[in-house]
Amino acid sequence: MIDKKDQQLASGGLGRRSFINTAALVGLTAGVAACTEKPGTAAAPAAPAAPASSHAGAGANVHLKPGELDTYYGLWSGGHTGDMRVLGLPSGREITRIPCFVPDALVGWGITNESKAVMGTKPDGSLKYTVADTHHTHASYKDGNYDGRYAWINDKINSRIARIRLDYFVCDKITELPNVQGFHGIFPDKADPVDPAVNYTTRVFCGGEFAIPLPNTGTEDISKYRSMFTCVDAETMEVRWQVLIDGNCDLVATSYDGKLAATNQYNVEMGAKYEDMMSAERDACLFFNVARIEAAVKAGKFKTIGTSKVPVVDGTHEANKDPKTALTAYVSVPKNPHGVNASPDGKYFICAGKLSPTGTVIELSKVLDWFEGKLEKLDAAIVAEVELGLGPLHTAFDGRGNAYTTLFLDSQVVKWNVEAAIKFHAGDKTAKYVVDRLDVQYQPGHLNASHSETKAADGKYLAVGCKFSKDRFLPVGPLHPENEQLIDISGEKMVLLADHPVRGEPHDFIIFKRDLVRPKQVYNLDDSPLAIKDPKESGVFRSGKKVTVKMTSQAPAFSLREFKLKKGDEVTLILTNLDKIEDLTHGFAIPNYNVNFIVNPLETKSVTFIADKPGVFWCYCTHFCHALHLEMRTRMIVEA
Ligand code: CUK
Ligand code: CUA
Ligand code: CA
Repeated sequence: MIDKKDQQLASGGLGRRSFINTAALVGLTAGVAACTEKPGTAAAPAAPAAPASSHAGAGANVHLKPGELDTYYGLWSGGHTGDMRVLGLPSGREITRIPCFVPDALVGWGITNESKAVMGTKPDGSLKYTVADTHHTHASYKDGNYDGRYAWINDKINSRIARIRLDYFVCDKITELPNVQGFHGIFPDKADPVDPAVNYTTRVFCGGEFAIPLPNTGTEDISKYRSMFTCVDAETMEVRWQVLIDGNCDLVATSYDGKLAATNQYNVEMGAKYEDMMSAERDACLFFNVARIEAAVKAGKFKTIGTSKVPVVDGTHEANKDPKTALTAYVSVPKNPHGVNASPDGKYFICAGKLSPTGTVIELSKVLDWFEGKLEKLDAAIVAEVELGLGPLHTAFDGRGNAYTTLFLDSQVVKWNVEAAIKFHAGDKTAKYVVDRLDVQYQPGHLNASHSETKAADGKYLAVGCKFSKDRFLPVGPLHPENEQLIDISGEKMVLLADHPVRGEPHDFIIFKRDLVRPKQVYNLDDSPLAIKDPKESGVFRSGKKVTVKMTSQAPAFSLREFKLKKGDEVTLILTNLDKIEDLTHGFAIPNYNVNFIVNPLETKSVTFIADKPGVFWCYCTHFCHALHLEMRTRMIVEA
């Protein structure tokens, strides 16, 4: 069956997948989402039949014995739960969730002053946003591999980028991008384009998906709308510059030499309705010449928009006709591509066709040639455009020359050889580029392999984020979990190892070896300027109506057994956990005051509230810490 399919593809024969007209595909997409059965899945449970234990590859130890640790970390986006998830692989166990953009009840994210300062507040001190939609997670690089310093994640709803410190696995900074709506793709750079000594991440690129009036005056005239590509400083998290473009941005990829960043564009039509957005036969992969953009900013060749002070350079077609001075280059790609991914050999970016059944391979050295005036036609940088199957979305790599692309409509992962695809495209019709196909359950979006988009791609594990789980887990009512499937890619054939249910709705993720990070298990007292280093510093300190309550925790007691306030006081309560043993976390809850947060070993947190309700309030430890955990309390007395 597989061979027949491949032959059909390789010969370019007309099957149901070869000719797709616009209307038919829209119908098909809607049909797939609505229907519970998918043609092909019933007939083909072939892959899972191979038991993990009989396979010699990486899959041998998917089921870990009690006490055994996973060998890989996975950083998963949480979708519209607004958090980042940490999974252990190959077990697929969710180990923690890192709150970023939305409040989190466990840690008190959005309750403590420290987290609110990261999240952003309104003038009245309340949170600016409480919803988010994360899609893409990526980590910082050094020498072409992850270096375990930072990870980043986007919020599409409110155009925010969050940074995660991988020493503590916490979010430490969030930046809202100006003049952008629907910030979608995100990718750190891997080197500086000019300074070869900087062979690590210093910038993060962000793609703005929705075009808006700039400044956003609310005009209805869509010809005035524009999208922007944004560069954020990896250390300061400040916005460095933006590029005004034609069309839109979607996902983002970066080259290993730091010279190029790119975004796939599905709306070169700049349409407002989906029919308009899919009216052109080809869209684009838009390249940014990073060094030239930064030189233009330095030379003052920019404008600013509205109240934002961020320099904005002109990346439109009109302003970039001369290759030798161009900041941008629009390589054409078939119909509404989704996803752009950098191959680990550093040579290619691959765009998946989405509405076209193709993968497009763009050779980066040729794009650079075009910028130097050495390549006459920019589209000559396309070295392959080959059929893969229906609804290609995202591509991962094994470091052995193979690419793995999700086929949303076919519910498959297709493994294909990039060099063979290039040969096929060049005219060698005997080049068999499709290596394998595997049915997945069901409708996959993102996929990623271990160290996939790094020079250290190890070709062991491939995870696939299936958007529909249908019948794969115990039913829990109308809302289904997602199905994150794990596939062994160490051999010629892909082997499905496991299904992992996850709460909706992750999109993207990265997978890296566990020895890459050495997270600290205990905080340093000096991490917080507010730290109360000695229980003797505890007490209630009053200055008029402003009251500071200083307290420490050491199992099974808080340093204050009670504290008195007056109705109407503005109270800032600071709590340092002086327990230094790893895993010894305490909680602090104040009944009826909407306060609950945790303090990890040697961590300091603070909350500010108005003592507007008189009475006695037993503040208690919410995090089980000791045999006397239930007795771990303090009394807040608010006098009328
Ligand atoms: S997009 Cu979700 S499946 Cu936001 Cu990365 Cu492709
Ligand atoms: Cu402290 Cu429970
Ligand atoms: Ca389009």
